[in-house]
Amino acid sequence: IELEAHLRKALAANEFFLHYQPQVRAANNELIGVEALVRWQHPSRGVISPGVFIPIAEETGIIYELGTWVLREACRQMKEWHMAGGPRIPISVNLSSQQFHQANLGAHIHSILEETGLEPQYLELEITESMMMDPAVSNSILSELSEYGIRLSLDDFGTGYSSLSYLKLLPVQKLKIDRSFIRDITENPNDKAIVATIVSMAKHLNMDVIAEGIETKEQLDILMDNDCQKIQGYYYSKPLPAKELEALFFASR
Ligand code: G
Ligand code: G
Ligand code: MN
Ligand code: NA
Repeated sequence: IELEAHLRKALAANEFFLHYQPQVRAANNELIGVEALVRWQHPSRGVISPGVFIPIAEETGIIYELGTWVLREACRQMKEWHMAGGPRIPISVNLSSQQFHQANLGAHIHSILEETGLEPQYLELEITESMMMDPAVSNSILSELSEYGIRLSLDDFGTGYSSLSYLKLLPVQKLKIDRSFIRDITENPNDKAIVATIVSMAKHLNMDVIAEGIETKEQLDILMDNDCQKIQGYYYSKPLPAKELEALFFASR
């Protein structure tokens, strides 16, 4: 309750910031994208995780303003990196359900892209299966976003209620295999079977696929054996402050 009262003030006081987690092509360690993850630098409590304040922002409706801030900052930062000669990779941004159902979402995001100058193909929105419950509604929102050239990715894939019959209809380009399937993949044949099946399904549906939460070489090897070539996880890197990601980008100069 105390946090709730502070959220709006925190926005005004510019206390939110982004970390960026690399996404990598396993075969050659090529950096292929980054996911923006918001944090709150609380004046007395230190850094607060989004797991704590995003649910409060959602309950209080502050998620619209916070989400707009995140989108704008992520686009601004990626454009700045492109202009500085950094790799031409996209930035992924998580959307809350309320944002996804926000009126004029497409036009809103389009205006952020215009303002920051980031080309739409370099913005990827991460949505979840639970936002796809009404296929007619979600399809019209997703179609509008796709028409702007923005990429769409289904986050935490496998943990929600996706119906396979919707999946083939939705204009979503990528599946992000939830890290709960990766955690025990070295010991649990069921997890391995599920991951292999998602990878194969994505391929047959002409969708991109990435696995998240890879922490060990053993997990990585199983993913590569199962033809999952795109990886995000602590094995490569934790979410990094902008300055540390820049050091990665520009290391060879
Ligand atoms: O970074 P961390 O593992 O603490 O993130 C915890 C949760 O918060 C994750 O589910 C992540 O998707 C979510 N999250 C992080 N940043 C954002 C954001 O900008 N918007 C929304 N809606 N969720 C976010
Ligand atoms: O829900 P979402 O997939 O957006 O959550 C992303 C969060 O997962 C990030 O905020 C990050 O902190 C966390 N994360 C990323 N890689 C790993 C990992 O390898 N292991 C664990 N346990 N968490 C991770
Ligand atoms: Mn995500
Ligand atoms: Na996820």
